[in-house]
Amino acid sequence: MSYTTENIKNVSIAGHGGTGKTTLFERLLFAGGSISKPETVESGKTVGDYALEEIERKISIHTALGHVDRKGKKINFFDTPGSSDFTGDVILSFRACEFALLLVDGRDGVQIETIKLWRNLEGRKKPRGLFLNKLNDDRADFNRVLEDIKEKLKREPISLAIPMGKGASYKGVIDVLNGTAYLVQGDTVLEKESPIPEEYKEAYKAAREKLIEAAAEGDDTLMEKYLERGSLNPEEMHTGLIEALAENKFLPVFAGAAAVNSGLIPLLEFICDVGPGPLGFKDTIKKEDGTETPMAIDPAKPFTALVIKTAYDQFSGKLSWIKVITGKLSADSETHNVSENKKERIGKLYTSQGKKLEEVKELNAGDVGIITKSATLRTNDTLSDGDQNFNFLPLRLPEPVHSLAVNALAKKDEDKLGEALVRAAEEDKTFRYQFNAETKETVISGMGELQINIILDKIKTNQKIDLETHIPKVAYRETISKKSGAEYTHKKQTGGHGQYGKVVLEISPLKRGENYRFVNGIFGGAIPKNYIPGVEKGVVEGMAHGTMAHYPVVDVEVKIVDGKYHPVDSSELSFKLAARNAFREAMKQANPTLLEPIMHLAVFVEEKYLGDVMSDLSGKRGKILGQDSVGGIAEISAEVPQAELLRYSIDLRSITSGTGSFSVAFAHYAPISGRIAEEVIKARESFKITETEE
Ligand SMILES: Nc1nc2c(ncn2[C@@H]2O[C@H](COP(=O)(O)OP(=O)(O)O)[C@@H](O)[C@H]2O)c(=O)[nH]1
Ligand SMILES: [Mg+2]
Repeated sequence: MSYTTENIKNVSIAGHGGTGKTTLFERLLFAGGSISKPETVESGKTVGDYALEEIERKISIHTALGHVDRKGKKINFFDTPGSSDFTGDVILSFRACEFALLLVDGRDGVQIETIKLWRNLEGRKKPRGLFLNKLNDDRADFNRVLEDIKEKLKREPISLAIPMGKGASYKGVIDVLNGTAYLVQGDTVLEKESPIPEEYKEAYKAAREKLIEAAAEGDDTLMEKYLERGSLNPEEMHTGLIEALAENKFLPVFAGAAAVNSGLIPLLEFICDVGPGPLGFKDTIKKEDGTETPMAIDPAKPFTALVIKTAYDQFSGKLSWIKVITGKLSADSETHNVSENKKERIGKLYTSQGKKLEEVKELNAGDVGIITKSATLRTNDTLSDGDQNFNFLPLRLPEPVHSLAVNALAKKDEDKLGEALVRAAEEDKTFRYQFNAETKETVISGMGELQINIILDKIKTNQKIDLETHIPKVAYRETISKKSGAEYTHKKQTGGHGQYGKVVLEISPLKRGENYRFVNGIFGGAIPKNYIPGVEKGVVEGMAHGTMAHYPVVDVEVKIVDGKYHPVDSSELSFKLAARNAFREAMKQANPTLLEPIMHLAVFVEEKYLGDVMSDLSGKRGKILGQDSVGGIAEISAEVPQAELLRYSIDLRSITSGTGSFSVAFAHYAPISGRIAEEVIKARESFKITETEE
């Protein structure tokens, strides 16, 4: 079955880990008739958590796609992971949806991940709602969580559902928009519609009043009517809510207990009747000239789509998820991959319920679907018919914060490891790998230890290779702190031609970050012009390994001031070797210093951990640059040596019981001395320079 653009909705279910997203996703599919029996996360049989690594760990790691048909509308749901290690999959769903539903635990209220996701949605101006889950728990407190939302998210929550009772006496919810109650029937039976019980009529009236006010704020003419009549009719109310939500002026809050199928129908009804759909929504394209412009989702235009995700499935092979932006894509057709500049043959098209693919004939603008087994498609690719020459903007993701060096135990497995890393990086765009030629290590990096471990475990099992990991080496540098000079004569008498070249160099410190400058100060032909490139080569080779711990030398100006040549025995090689040695001699007398990379660090923690995090940072030689606090979450900005941060994601996890998070970026190099420098030098004692003498 295919759905037209006005009958499609895309909803991302996101939130802090363990708030019940996968359970809600399962129950929504059940309530919508897509599955006949809901399963629990503990059983390992849910639609959302189907990958082996998810079943094993009982947490969501990848975003799952499922959908329901309600009143002729297709609602696509994304069940996203809660751990910030898998943020890449959450962010892609935020881009692809028009409405994000953040789950909040009815006991704990707004948590750190809730706030981070909220900020991301703010940045996108994405309409959103909250679902207060687990209200059937004894510790749940609906009103307190509403207060928490006001305080931490700085928005007025408008209740679309109100719970009846809690804990053992939890009965269900009242649907404020449609004026009915839904009573819990048990964990495998859908909630049942019933009149609003007498004792909840007051609460319902009050909530309804607030909802009407929110609707009136959606539209100026509605506001006039509301002020005139003191009310709105249901039709006006719907119109007002649609407008207010699309403009993000209204924050709907739902309530329920997913595990007992409670609060599902008010939510589904709301999404169907009020929730924003793709029509009128915009994505962003980057034109050939580099300018960025919005592009509206529009069924009337020629076909374009964006590849939002790539997955390698144990059953179906490679899956490329696409979101159609304009026009439509039909099965058995041909289109163009603009990003790879290749034709793309489309065979079958699918939609999915978790791992189960369902064939569809076409996908219309606004829909999300799956293309299987395409060799060329990659995440962020743009598909387009005709000669439209633009790309959709690649998804912006945070930079990796955790790195590990990895190698196969057996040399013969290195290629297999390389291929598996390529695949892993394709599947998760926050995961990167890189061979560091300087440290001779393959360094993988990502959002945290959990993500990295899961990827490595999967490679070990699937590829049957043994891996070894260690903390990556730090790329230290060396520099000089005063001016000096040296001369060196390279002289060798062998059989026929001899070798001769004399070089006199002056070196002086440059500003941090200026790296290197070569100045030819030869006047009057002490060294013929054609040997100068040889001199510079020698200087560059000399700078590749400093005199303290063989690390590359930076921020030095090298000036050749004098020299001597021999009409027969001089050559480029002679001058290169002379310059290399002259540089090293000069460096020894220029007060050489070791430099270490300093990272800029931004840490987000609940205020109660602030003291511990600060003292940990000062123990790590960190310099606090600033501190800010919003809604109980503190943000600390600091500069810290990279050498101290190699296991920071692990340290921060243990200080903050897993709630803290951070971002890092290279800041600059800074000198080190004393005991710290001595240790770095000692660790490099066995390092051998390999240099050619020819
Ligand atoms: N009491 C209660 N527990 C729930 C409810 N919904 C989910 N859970 C439990 O919360 C835990 C985490 O659920 P899960 O759906 O995996 O959360 P996710 O990490 O957000 O996807 C599981 O043990 C669920 O059974 C609920 O409505 N009430
Ligand atoms: Mg989950």
